[in-house]
Amino acid sequence: MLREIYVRPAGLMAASVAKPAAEVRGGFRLAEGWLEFTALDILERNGAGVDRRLAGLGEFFEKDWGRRTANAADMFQNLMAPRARIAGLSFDRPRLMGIVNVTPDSFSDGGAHDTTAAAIAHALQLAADGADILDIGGESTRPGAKPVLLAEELSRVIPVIEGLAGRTNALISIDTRKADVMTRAAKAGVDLINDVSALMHDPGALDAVAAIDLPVVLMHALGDPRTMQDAPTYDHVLLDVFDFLEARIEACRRAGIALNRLLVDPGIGFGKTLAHNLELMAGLSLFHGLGCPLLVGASRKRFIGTISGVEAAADRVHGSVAAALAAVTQGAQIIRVHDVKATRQALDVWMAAVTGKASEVRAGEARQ
Ligand code: 7PM
Repeated sequence: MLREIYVRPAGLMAASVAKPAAEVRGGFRLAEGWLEFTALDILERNGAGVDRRLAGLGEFFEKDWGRRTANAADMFQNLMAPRARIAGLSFDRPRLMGIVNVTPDSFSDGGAHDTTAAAIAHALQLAADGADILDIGGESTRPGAKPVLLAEELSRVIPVIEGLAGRTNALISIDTRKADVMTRAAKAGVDLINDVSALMHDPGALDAVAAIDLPVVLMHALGDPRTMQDAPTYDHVLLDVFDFLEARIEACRRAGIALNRLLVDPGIGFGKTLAHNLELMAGLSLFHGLGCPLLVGASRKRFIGTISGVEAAADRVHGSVAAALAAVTQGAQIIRVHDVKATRQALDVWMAAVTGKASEVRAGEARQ
């Protein structure tokens, strides 16, 4: 059953850190984070289309929408509910996930040992730069990419996970779609799982994650990486992605994976046109209605190149930082990035400037 009505927190502004959460005036604090919302963007499915309008909080509460108000009551509750810690990480401020690709082509100098050593060194550098989470991936999920065999993927990621054990305070996540990689990575000590297929690619993934008992990122992708960019279409991308994630949360619940272990991600670039990516970025705060931390990965992606006319991915750092700030100003709790140092600097300065309070953390100090 599709929802009829959806509420997206709007009129977002930095919450004053001087006031306790209960005393926030004029708005409600979003997920006990750094923002408060002062209005609601109300989206209503209407046949094949969607009606959309902005309502003040007073108007939302006073107007009797009968059955339809009840239809969005759970979303509204989720906006204010605190977010569970994930592997000990709190979400009172934005967190950074640093990308560690362990694919031979990302470290061009050759052999398996060199690749492992280079990936570990890169991961430790990202942690020193301010990453809260290190995302280790051995399978390229880039549009058009071919699958990687299980043995090959394991031989890439497990030595890196083992090599990082005890050498960093950052959490370690495994970016994989394979149940066996999830299970082996869990044994090697990872803290969370990141699956771009939202546990749909491997029929054993739901049960594997339930048994492993680790948190998991559910990301939306339209179809398989090989074909996902072939003319993707949606009824309404923002609501369709919301419905997909809500259905995956329900599938997890049935498999024994509770909401407090889940994170959600709209999957920027995964089966999306430029217009789709921008509609998702502009409407990101909708996903807080799902009640779990929101992760966004826009770093160096094609849409940034398209907007700015920059072909080389490595030259998209400035646009990527802007996209990270756009996500954080919609309350996204985790930003997945290549350029941790640049993004960390931007987020720290943005937070200090809008809250009027500098973080106690200084360069070189532990950030956890
Ligand atoms: C080439 C193009 C290689 C794109 C890799 C990519 C996400 C992710 C990726 C994301 C989550 C990248 C992507 N993107 N996991 N894995 N969210 N949760 O840019 O947006 O790293 S792969």
